[in-house]
Amino acid sequence: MLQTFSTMAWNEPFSDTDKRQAIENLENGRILFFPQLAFSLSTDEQVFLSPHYADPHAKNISYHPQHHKLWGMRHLTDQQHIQLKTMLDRYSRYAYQLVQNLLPHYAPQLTVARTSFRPVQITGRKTSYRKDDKRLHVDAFPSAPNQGKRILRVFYNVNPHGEDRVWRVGEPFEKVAHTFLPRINKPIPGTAALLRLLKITKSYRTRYDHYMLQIHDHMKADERYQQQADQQEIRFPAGSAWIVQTDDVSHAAMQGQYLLEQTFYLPVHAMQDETRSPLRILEKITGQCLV
Ligand SMILES: O=C(O)CCC(=O)C(=O)O
Ligand SMILES: [Fe+2]
Repeated sequence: MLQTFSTMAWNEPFSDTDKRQAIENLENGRILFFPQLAFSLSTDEQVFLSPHYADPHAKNISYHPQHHKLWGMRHLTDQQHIQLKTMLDRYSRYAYQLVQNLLPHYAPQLTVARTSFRPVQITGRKTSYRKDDKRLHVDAFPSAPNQGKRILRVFYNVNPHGEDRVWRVGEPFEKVAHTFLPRINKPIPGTAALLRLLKITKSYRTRYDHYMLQIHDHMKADERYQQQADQQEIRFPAGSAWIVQTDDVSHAAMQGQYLLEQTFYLPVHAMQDETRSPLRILEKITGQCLV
């Protein structure tokens, strides 16, 4: 499930063998794991290792690297606001460097999306089942349809007390899709246009987005599936990073506090083998063009 790298710096070059295996593993639903990557915080930044600055109504503190915009936080002085942005901006650039060096084939095609910081302990959090990431799911974003693009994420456990981030990882996407697609209704004609008109979605919710959201919701809602689906626990120690395509790797975050995360989008045609994408797998099963 994991391919482990002994990389110690975010800008370290990789061998051709590493690069070849990385793309192969990623496209086959495995996780690229970097147990020795340090992300150091300045004394000013260490203050942010507290749930105090997280808005209880938001799931995460988020940053948009392109627009230098921060949201989901509270109680920050003007100076701290800049410091936290600087910290997340640095993480975003490091994550991009890592991806650029290891997956050079992907890099020119990537869109840099949101950066997030998650200072709240997962176990104590109360949410609706849809928002509950302690349940196995594949990622699909209700307000940000990605229209078939891959979701590639770089995570870093920045916990200062040596606490692991604990995940469960479930069965391959194709199996998930075969289990849940028969339970899902076709999209209602006109809905996507209406959602866009009302600005509920930031872009057009394609048939692909409809199916992915429904799979996400049905997985989380199914208690029996949560308990009985093939799954394994993976512990990501403090001071480790991992890269995973969360649209096809079924995952649940069970425990942990203080996570950094950078999201990228990748068009399927940039893949080495696009038949492995959730888009092409769903199109194969439904016999329809979905975007
Ligand atoms: O917070 C985490 O460890 C992962 C949560 C999750 O499901 C996600 O970011 O997609
Ligand atoms: Fe997720």
